[in-house]
Amino acid sequence: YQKHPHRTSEAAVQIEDDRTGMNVETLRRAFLDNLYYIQGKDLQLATPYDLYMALSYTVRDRLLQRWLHTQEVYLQQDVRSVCYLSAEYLLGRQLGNALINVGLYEQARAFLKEMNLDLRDLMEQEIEPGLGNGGLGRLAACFMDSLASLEIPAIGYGIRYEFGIFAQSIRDGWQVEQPDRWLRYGNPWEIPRPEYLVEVKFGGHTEGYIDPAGQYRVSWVNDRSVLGTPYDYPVPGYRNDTVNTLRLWSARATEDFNFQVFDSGDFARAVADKTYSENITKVLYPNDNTYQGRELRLEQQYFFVSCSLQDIIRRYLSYHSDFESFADKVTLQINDTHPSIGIAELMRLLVDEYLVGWDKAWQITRRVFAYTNHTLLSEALERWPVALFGNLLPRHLEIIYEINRRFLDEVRERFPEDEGRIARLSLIQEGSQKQVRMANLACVGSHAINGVAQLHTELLKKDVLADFYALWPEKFTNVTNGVTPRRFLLLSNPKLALLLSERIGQDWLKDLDQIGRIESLVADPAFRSAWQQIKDDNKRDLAEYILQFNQIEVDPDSLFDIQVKRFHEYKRQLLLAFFIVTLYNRLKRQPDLEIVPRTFIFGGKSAPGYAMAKLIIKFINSVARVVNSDPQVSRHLKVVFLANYNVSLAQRIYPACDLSEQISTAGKEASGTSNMKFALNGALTIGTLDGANIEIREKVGPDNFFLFGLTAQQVYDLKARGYNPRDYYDSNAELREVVDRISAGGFSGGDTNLFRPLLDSLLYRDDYLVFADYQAYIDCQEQVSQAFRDRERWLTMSILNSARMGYFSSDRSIREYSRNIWQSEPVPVEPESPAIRPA
Ligand code: CGF
Repeated sequence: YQKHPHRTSEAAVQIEDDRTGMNVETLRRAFLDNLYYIQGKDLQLATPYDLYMALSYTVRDRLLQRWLHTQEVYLQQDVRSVCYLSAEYLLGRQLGNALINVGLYEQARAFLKEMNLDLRDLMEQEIEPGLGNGGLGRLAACFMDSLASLEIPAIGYGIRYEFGIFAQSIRDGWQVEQPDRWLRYGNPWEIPRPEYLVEVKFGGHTEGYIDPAGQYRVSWVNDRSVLGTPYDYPVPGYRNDTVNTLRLWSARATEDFNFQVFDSGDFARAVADKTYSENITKVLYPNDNTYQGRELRLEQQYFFVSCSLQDIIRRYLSYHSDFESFADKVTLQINDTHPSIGIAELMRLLVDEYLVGWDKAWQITRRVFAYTNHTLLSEALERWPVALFGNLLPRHLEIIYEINRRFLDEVRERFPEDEGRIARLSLIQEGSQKQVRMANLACVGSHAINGVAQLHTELLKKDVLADFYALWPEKFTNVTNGVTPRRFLLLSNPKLALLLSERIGQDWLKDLDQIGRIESLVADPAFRSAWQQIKDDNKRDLAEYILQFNQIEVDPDSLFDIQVKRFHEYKRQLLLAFFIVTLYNRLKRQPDLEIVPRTFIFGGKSAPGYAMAKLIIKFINSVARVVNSDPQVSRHLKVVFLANYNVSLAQRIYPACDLSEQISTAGKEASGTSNMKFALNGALTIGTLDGANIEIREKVGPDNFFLFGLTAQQVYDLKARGYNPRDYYDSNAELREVVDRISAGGFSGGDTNLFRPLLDSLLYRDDYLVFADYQAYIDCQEQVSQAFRDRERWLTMSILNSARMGYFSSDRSIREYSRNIWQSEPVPVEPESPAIRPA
């Protein structure tokens, strides 16, 4: 009340206006007004979607006031701002998050209830913006939430894909992809800003010239260009007055039609040209952790980065007359190498367009850029064929060559005659097809390089980026990933959130370390039974969802054993599937065997072109069919594949989980973030010493974590010695039985060919050591079963897991970036005074 006297105090009711008022009655009026005047419906005619839209506009109005005010404060104070460049933002639904952050959730629930409407039903109407593939895009979204919650001036830049990540359905066990037309019913969360349109050039050639001062310069004569229109999304901080911006770019043709072509009568071609330009932001490439060497992808990357840099410079120059303080006012974080072309683009803008000298421009560029690496997989490293690159961006290729020439001169001075090192460090990979190495460009052009979990950063230093580490050890730092507790506890697990707040107050929402205070309640019988009750309720809710969408009845009392994430061989969904087949075999052998009943739940998408991952999805669905339809086995086991795993579904799944599967081959998963969300919601983890699992285990304690498998070092050594998966097959009877049953067509109706590629890849290569870790995993799962039998012990472990997850808040990650990389400070935004509030 004191912070916002004009908004909520009783006395102010009369002056509350419908667009900003926070009172329940005002909200109700505003909602009906929006329903009528924006959706053109009254309550009787309104569809659930109309109601969702009316409520969204009501919330948006309240955000707008804070948003404009925040931007005003930033401008007035000429703040240093963080510009986060990311090709992906996996935002999840906006309405619930906005209601929570702006502090209107309860009010909205109350007035809707009076009208016999359910807030959760309305929230379910929203089609989520799936503008990302997996962890990397979701991380960017968590970071945007934390930046605003910590009051750090920031702007996220990205692409407004017209089609986000495809919708997945399962037909006959196979993944089928459908386009995600997420914008088809309109989007209340974006505001187009055509006034900040920018032009992006492509193709053509370069020409040298002498400027009036006698200086040699280069100009880029492009052969086509595309326009970028920004769409702004408000990013409200949690319960403060900060609203930052996410600015996503959409491509448009420069002229509505090419009139020359149009006049010559070739209407179709004129339209086709236009469509071609607009294709740039048409669709998200659906690959996670794999690089797709498509020209259109490079066009997307360059397009959004150029738009963003032009926008940043425009904003900067509106307050400054030269670039002297550019690096003091701007810091640019590049999320993986996707935006790394920005290094060459900033050089081009400074040197060619603003006539800054090369050395000065390079100094600025290196001071502003910082690079986050997200992967150790070599197949994910972006490399562009020089020919393709030069055709699309001829000037950038020249700039990269010049950066490289100067860089390699430096290296030669420090390491004379070390040609091997030079070849590895070069921005250009020589060979029959020369390539531009984007990770090298990112390392050379940034002042900071970070990995996303301790082990990952260590492996970057030791292996993937070892030569850069030898050159500049001081550039390297680790920032372990984190997740926002607002979306992934408060919004997704409201009952647990309420229990926490009742017992320890609400501070945990702003300072997740506070969640540690529940540790003192671990022996409190009332707290324990409330905790158990909530987990049971959440499991029952998920069981209902499964019944509705998969027509499978599962036992809410069974152990919910869950692996949800992208499908990739290194994530080893197959290992869990092999465990299921092992249990199946045991039950077939010994029908009266007493085992802990389990419900196995899988979810996740495969890249459409990744045949092996798609076959693994088919395999899991095939195992599910056999297991679920066998009366003898399905008394104990159920296997469920939830289609179209996305953020909304994840929010339902995490709270209902008992056991979280984090079983990647050690040294392959950079961090993982579902591991954090599961544990925060009281799931126990079975996992390898990979990515952030290691730190999670350290924090929750080894007794509360099920560890198995080879370490990264052991994986490396085994491969170096010569790994032969066949040895494991020959010597392990249960493993052999699994393989043989699959091989004999036991899960493919007798078809012995269907899963042959899968078995061959394991028997002859097994790149991800499924066989080598099989026995350790089976043994560890046995310990899980033992622990689950002792429900009191399990409950204690569950509470301790949540209690000790404080470290994994994305607020902590953002504080570390701010302190160690960005040198940025919070700029609190005070509530706008009533006097200047719009009437
Ligand atoms: O980034 C990932 C994810 N798959 O998107 N990488 N990429 N590229 C890593 O594989 C994850 O381990 C990591 O948690 C995530 C965010 O850093």
